[in-house]
Amino acid sequence: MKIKQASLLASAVKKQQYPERKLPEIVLLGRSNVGKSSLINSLVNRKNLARTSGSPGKTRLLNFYLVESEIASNQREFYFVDLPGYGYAKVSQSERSRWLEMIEEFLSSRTDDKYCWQVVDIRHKPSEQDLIMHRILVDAGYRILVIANKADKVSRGARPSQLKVIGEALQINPAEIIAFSSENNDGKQQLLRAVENYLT
Ligand SMILES: Nc1nc2c(ncn2[C@@H]2O[C@H](COP(=O)(O)OP(=O)(O)OP(=O)(O)O)[C@@H](O)[C@H]2O)c(=O)[nH]1
Ligand SMILES: [Mg+2]
Repeated sequence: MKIKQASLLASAVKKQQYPERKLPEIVLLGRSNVGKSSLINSLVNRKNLARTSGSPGKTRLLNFYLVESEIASNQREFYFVDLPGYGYAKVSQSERSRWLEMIEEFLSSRTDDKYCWQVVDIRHKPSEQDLIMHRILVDAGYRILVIANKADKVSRGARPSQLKVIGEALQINPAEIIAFSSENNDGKQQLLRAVENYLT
C-alpha cells in the first residue's frame, strides 16, 4: 500500500466535534511521551503533521488525521486518531477525569470501525495504566495491535526478551507485538501491512 496524502481534519474534545464523515479509524493509545504522534508522522511520511514534543502532555485533544491511501490501485481513506497520552504525572485530578471522559466517549462511539493500536515502550514492563487500558480495550472487544516503540533504544539481540516481558504482562503472544522505531523506521512495513489488512 501507498500513503498518498494526510492532513489534520479535526481536533475534538466532544462528540459534536468529531468529523461527520465516518471512516475506518486507527486509534493511537499509550502513555504520554511513548511516541504516538511520532509514529503517525513516520507512517504518513511527514515530519511535523502530528505535533510531537520532548515534554510529555503535548497532545491534549483528539486529533483526527484524514489519510488517503492506495491499495492495489484502489483508493482507500481512513483516519488516524491521535489521543492524548495517559500517565502524565503533572496533571490535576480534574484534568485526569476530563481526559477519561473524553476517551470513554470516543471509544464508545462508532465502535464497529475502530482498530486500536496500543503503544508501549519496548524498554519497560507495561505500566499499571497500560494494563488497565489494555483490559478496557479487550473487554470492549476491539481489534487491537500492540506496538513496542522506541525499538532503536534496545539492541536487536535484546528485543525478544523485551517483547516476552510485554507479552506476558498483557497476556498476548509476543510474536504478535510489532517492534517499531520512528527514529529508523524499523517495523514500518509491518505496520503498513497491518493497515492494509484492516482496510481490505
Ligand atoms: N528514540 C526514539 N525516540 C522517539 C521515538 N518515537 C518518539 N520518540 C521521542 O519521544 C518523544 C515523545 O514523542 P511524541 O510522539 O510526542 O509522544 P506522544 O506519545 O505523542 O506524547 P503525548 O502527545 O504527550 O501523549 C519525542 O521527543 C520523540 O522524538 C522512537 O521510536 N525512538
Ligand atoms: Mg502526542
